[in-house]
Amino acid sequence: MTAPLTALSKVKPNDPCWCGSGLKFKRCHKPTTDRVGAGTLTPRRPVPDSIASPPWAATGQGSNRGESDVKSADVIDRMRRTGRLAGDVLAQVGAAVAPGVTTDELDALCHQITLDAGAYPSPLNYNGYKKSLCTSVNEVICHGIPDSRALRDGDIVNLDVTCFREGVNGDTNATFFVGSVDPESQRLVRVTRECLELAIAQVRPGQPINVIGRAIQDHAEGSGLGVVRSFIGHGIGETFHTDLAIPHYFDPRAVKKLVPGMVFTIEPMITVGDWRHRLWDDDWTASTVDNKRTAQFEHTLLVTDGGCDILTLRADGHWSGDGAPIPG
Ligand code: EYF
Ligand code: CO
Ligand code: CO
Repeated sequence: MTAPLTALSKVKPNDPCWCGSGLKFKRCHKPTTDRVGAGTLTPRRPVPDSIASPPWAATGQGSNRGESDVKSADVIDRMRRTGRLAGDVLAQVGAAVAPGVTTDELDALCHQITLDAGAYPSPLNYNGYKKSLCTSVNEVICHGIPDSRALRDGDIVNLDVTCFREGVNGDTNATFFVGSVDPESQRLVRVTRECLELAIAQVRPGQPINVIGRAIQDHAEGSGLGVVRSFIGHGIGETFHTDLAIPHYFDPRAVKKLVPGMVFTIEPMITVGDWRHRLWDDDWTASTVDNKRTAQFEHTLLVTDGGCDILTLRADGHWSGDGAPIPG
């Protein structure tokens, strides 16, 4: 539906929208400047009792329960299956990204695909988070909450999927184009994907953790881009986040050596401008301080004797960042 220009100029932000949705104009069709605004949230989506849920589904408390950095063979087996599922869910939700689709519709899809696979969407009620997916658009760095905002031609959107199944988590994300995206954003997304690939290439036994951040920072800053410091990669397993910390910048203190059996994420957030963040009033959503764009990619990795395995590749061996066709 197209709004007549005269109608747009007369409607005040808190008036009902001219389109008849029943929403306030400011929450519906009010033209925005470049900044992403918060939309409205739908109620919490239910999870059937038949799904084996993690402790935080009931308590809302994330905790690492002192989980070891190095996993047993049994945990690794289960993490391979759950990681592959997360990669498949991400690809399927990513295939639905298009102009006009709301981020809440993507959340509904992610929620249903995850349940259909017999899994629990790990973000749901994790430290009280209200949705099953994080959707971070344009200048939003991470933890964007799915809402009534429709994606627009030219946006970039990061979808962050974590699944809990067989008692373990798999965490992965990718940044997707919405329609036709400007060249600067295309370059940002490409360099961010390369940062993750270069970091993964450093993962092998005996390396100190800080080689990961060095690879990311060298490539990002060498490309004239910034590296977000406040959000880092993390150990993962039976809990969503363990104490193991993986900075995406060179930290001289991060000298712990990688050993076979360690499982963690690498999830660099790269910016066109300032890398510092501010929190929205919702206390969850982190955006860049200058409202310039940012992109992110993430995988869950297992350190092996010879290097590492990417646990969140799709069942066909591809991932949502590699441009390969998505099955189905
Ligand atoms: C109160 C959340 C807690 N945290 C981390 C909880 O590792 C993650 N992505 O790769 C990740 C995903 C989610 C997450 C989803 C929800 N949360 C978010 C923001 C602030 C906060 O502190
Ligand atoms: Co994630
Ligand atoms: Co993560």
